[in-house]
Amino acid sequence: VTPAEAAERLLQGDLRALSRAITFLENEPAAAASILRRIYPTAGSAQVIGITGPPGAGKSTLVDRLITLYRERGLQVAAIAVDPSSPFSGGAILGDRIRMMRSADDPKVFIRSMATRGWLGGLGRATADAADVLDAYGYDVILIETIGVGQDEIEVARLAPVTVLVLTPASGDEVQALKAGIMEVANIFVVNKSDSPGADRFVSFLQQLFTLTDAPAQALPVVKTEAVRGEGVEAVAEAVEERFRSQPSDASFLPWQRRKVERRLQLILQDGLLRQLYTRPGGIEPWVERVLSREIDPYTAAEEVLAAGVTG
Ligand SMILES: Nc1nc2c(ncn2[C@@H]2O[C@H](COP(=O)(O)OP(=O)(O)OP(=O)(O)O)[C@@H](O)[C@H]2O)c(=O)[nH]1
Ligand SMILES: [Mg+2]
Repeated sequence: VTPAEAAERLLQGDLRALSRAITFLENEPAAAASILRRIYPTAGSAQVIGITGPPGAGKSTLVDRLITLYRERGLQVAAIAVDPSSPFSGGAILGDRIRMMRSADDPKVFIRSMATRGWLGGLGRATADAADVLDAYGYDVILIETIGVGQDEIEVARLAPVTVLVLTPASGDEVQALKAGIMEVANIFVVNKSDSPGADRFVSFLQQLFTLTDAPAQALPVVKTEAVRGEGVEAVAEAVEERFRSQPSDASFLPWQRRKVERRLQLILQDGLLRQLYTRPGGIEPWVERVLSREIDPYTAAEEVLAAGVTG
């Protein structure tokens, strides 16, 4: 099967073709291009939700609960677990962990893990592409679990239309560290493990935090959950609904959607340009030599490479 054929077949409802297509776009951008070309016009109706947060916060537990909730509403659900190559993963394969859950045998639930072969912006690109593919196939809700630590992971969360940040009362100290990256891309905050001490205090702390920062004019929702018992999960789904509902149905010109499309395009361009530069005849080796011998400085070298173009 070629990528284009996989794309064609998944649009006919072929589940194996869907899996193949995702594997293709995980591995090679060229395949991703031909798949997306085919399926992009069909995608666009699913709710794509990023679930992020520190290790062990309860993301998978929440994803599992959300899957159940959406299934009860008769929706078809897909969940992607991003397998982090980061040292924060604790060694366990997220996808395997999700797969062990209750919804594993439900044919209306699609679960898989994703990884990339370490190229620039690869994880963000591949998950966004996979979400479009799942959307085109017909899933109504697409959940993307990713650890909110590290640039690649934050990129995944940044590209999701709605991002839920799962924290715990114990993550007070982490917030400072998280703030730089993941806090900014979150649209909904969840304080999970509300059965542990300090939950209410942490909720107030977060609410306080938003009134202090100048960033979002509208207060971001903070939802308290106990994911293991399913407590507060409805409220999370409701906050997500609200985020989607607060936009007119034809959202093609809204700033936040625009920013995400812009970012996605940027990542593809970045990667494409770098690839072309590196695969241009002779590569950038001549410039490396000249910088090495101090004939020219690295900035001049970069300018010359760009001026020489990617082909010649
Ligand atoms: N007490 C309590 N434990 C919880 C709650 N939610 C999840 N847990 C537990 O916390 C542990 C981690 O939960 P996961 O759902 O695997 O967390 P995660 O964020 O997906 O973890 P990683 O994928 O490893 O980053 C598990 O033992 C859960 O049972 C909760 O509301 N209360
Ligand atoms: Mg997990």
